[in-house]
Amino acid sequence: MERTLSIIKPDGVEKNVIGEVISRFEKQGLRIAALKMVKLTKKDAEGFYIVHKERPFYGSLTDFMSRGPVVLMVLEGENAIARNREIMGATNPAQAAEGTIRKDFASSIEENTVHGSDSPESAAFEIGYFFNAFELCG
Ligand code: IDP
Ligand code: MG
Repeated sequence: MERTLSIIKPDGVEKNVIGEVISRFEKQGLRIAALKMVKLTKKDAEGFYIVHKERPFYGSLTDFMSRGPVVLMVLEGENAIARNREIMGATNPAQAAEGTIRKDFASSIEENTVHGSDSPESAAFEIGYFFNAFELCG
């Protein structure tokens, strides 16, 4: 059993596909262990994406991530980290496989609808960044 952090980014909330995105995770066997909808501050987004602070898109990415509400979730299941990444599709929607969330909903490489942790280490950091022990069910 593994846990991973998932975010429905501001573009996904704006596109009104929260239910559709969650449904894809559930239909593909991932369970929701925690969930909340919040609006991040610029500082919250900067801290979350600290690993990307030297990248040219850091300022724009953290503006985007703090412009409207996001849905934060902990997904749970066998190989949840890798399976979530498969369900999401490639970072750039132009390269995302058919049937993935990013292929179907993302607008651009930046506004790509969902986030998913990329390793056990980042999952541990990212889950702890947003959730405390009382909010993690099961
Ligand atoms: P990932 O979300 O697929 O793991 P990362 O490389 O970790 O992709 O990048 C984090 C986020 O930064 C992406 O999901 C996307 O929103 C944004 N991003 C990545 N590459 C670019 C880029 O070249 N231009 C603008 N935004 C980008
Ligand atoms: Mg990443």
